[in-house]
Amino acid sequence: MATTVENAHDLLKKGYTLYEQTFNAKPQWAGCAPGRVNLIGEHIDYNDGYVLPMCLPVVTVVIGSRNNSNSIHIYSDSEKADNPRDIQFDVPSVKKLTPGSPKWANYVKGVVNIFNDTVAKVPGFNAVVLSSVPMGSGLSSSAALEVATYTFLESLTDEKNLKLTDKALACQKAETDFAGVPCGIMDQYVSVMGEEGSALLIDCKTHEARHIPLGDDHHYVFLVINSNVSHELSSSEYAVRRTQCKTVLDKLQRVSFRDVSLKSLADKKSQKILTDAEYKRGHHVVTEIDRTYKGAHALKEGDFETFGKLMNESHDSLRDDYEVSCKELDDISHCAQSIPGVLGCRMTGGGFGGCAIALVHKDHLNDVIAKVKVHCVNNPTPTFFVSTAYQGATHVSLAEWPHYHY
Ligand code: GAF
Repeated sequence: MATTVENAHDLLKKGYTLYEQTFNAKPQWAGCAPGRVNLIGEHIDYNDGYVLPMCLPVVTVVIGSRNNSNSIHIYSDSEKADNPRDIQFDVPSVKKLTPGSPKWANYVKGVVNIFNDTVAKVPGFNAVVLSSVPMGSGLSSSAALEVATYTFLESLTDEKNLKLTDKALACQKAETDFAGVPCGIMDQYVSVMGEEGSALLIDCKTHEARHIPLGDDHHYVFLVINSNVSHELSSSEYAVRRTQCKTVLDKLQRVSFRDVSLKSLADKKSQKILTDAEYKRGHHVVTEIDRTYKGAHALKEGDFETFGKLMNESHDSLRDDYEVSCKELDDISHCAQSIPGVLGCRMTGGGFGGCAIALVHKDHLNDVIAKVKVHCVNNPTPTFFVSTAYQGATHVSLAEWPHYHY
């Protein structure tokens, strides 16, 4: 059976009590932000492409109140967070924040820092952090933490009418500056702007985003298959891929991959100046941009068959051209693609572990799960959950707890 996940309400309840126990007071606000799964459009958000993620019903919550001091005190409930899980530091107006250890706190500090620089002076506060987003699974637990922190700070400072794009870009900058990951805009965009029942088509060149309703044909569902292989290699290899793509553009004397056609990539002059690896990286980017655009159109039209085929092609391209898959994700995708009722399956996220996503007819769900488990018996046991498109970040007022409101 597919597993169920702890929902936002359960986490808020747990967090409220944890806050009371930790700080001997009542929390006033919560910022709540979801993880995401990308349906198609991988490794092209930093290449001016299109991406099509949706929010998942797994969330991170930051719950707290002002503490009338110049100190920020945060406790992380996550067992996977590195130690110490309890940290204190001065507000940025007293002492400049810098990244350091523990690593989990860099996501929070990065957001506090940029919020203080660009929106409003951050006051002292106490907070607890809880999450149901699996860490290291490519479902964007880091963006969820950044966006939940930013959302919490908006409530704390009463600055809730900020532009959503600015919010997403600030969280992306926090990740780059404080966690050292040169990520694209996809994860923070969808965690901020996602809508229930829709995927988000993001044009990463213009930064425009459009909701793509997933329709009411409930015969097909997206199944997230977690390989349970931690995607640790991903940050170093991620930076390598970014550099290779930049080299391709420089060598072809183009500013954007949107100006590169398959024909120009394959012509004699390009073949002479590009290495094999560079050609393959460029080939993935150009073809994935095309697949994502077509995929969004197919989903909008309810054409699941076409979407499934594009998912399969995307996996092949990530495996062969971009070389960011791994044996376990290939096993899962290959096996799932061969099972009746599965229209498509691909790795999702940064790669080198983490999750795959399959488009499955709901009558075949249990069969698919059973067969993938049997086929992947030599790998870490995969886990499964059916993903529905959840809403993006929300402010929660806890003043009238337990009758809180969004
Ligand atoms: C990670 C990054 F954070 C995203 O920006 C994106 O590039 C993704 O890998 C790959 O599509 O999640």
